[in-house]
Amino acid sequence: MFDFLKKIFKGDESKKIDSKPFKKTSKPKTEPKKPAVTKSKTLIKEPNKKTKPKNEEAQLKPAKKTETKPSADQDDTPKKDEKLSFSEKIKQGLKKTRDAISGNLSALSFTKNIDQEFYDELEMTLIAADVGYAATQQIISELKDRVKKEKLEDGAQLKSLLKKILSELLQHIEKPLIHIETTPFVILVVGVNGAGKTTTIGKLTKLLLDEGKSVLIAAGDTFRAAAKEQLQVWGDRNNVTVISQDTGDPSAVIFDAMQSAKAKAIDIVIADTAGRLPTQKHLIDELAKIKKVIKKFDETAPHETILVLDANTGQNAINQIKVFNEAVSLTGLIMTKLDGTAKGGIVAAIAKEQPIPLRFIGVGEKIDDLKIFSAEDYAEGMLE
Ligand SMILES: Nc1nc2c(ncn2[C@@H]2O[C@H](COP(=O)(O)OP(=O)(O)OP(=O)(O)O)[C@@H](O)[C@H]2O)c(=O)[nH]1
Ligand SMILES: [Mg+2]
Repeated sequence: MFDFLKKIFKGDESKKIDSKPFKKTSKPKTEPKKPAVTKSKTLIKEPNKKTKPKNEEAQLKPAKKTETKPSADQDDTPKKDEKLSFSEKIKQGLKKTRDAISGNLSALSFTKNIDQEFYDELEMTLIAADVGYAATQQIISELKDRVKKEKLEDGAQLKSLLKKILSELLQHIEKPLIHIETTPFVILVVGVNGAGKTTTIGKLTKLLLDEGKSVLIAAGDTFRAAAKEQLQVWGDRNNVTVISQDTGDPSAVIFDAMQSAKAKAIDIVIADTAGRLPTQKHLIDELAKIKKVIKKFDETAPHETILVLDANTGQNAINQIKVFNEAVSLTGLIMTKLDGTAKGGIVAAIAKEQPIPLRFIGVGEKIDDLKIFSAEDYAEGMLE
């Protein structure tokens, strides 16, 4: 079960403190000690158990299925988010994608014919949902094989199998964020303009606080007007410190934040950065420089480098992953805005073509709208 129930706000750590302007001479006087890695533990628990017996369809259904309100799948009217279970919320978020797919597949449950025409239609449907060519081919060919092997005849069985195959593919990128207990654990957040970095940082902070961690945010977007203020709003909402400076070297701000977190024994630093396009080479190179400076403070940092992707981007997400990965060696992804797109299949394309762990998905603009990625829930959300 999803365990965010314990809220441990560490009073003095979570209080807002002054964000002092960065001093030019602020190289640490004493060589910062390499943080001792004591033990590693799961930062965010996975929503689902890992082992799933093969060939047991029932096992593919989310464990929390029993909590599901029967109307959640069909009813289009927005529910009170707080009342939705984890998988319901994901389902709600994937509604547009699911509608696009199941609109095309709706006749499937009743059809007796699984013929080439059906496979062609399915192929087009998956491509239209941005599953991508390679993943679509893999899914269809596996589906054909298993339909034959398992002697399936009707569309309902086939739909279950399709969901299972999709879930298996998505499992390649279902890997939770692991917190190594080093202080501070540094998360660097990168991505193109408007992908949802800053908003996601606000939501992620909330998740981490709910896990009992203390968090400090670094306003590393020193480029866009009002970026600092936007981040400060999220800091205030979460009651955590945001370190920012008036003038603009992102590396310096992040370095400053790490020092501050170290001094206050804060668990996690999340660093925002300015949006940049994969084609803006000098800006992409700047990220590598930021990473270098972070390593001056702690050579094991950043412990997590996350690319935030906007689901509306579609297939371009693959290219973004390639370019950012080359520049800063990504360790994780976050896919945002799944609630606003019919292109949620892009996650399957990523699992096939650029399988970097998808840590979280964004399914809305509110503070609780960031969810741990679960392959099973996602497949269920896409196909119902
Ligand atoms: N519907 C929806 N909107 C989102 C989600 N995540 C972010 N947004 C919205 O996307 C817009 C851009 O978000 P930001 O967080 O400012 O994006 P950013 O990547 O920091 O943008 P820059 O700093 O300009 O590069 C905002 O209006 C957010 O509310 C999501 O999961 N769902
Ligand atoms: Mg931003």
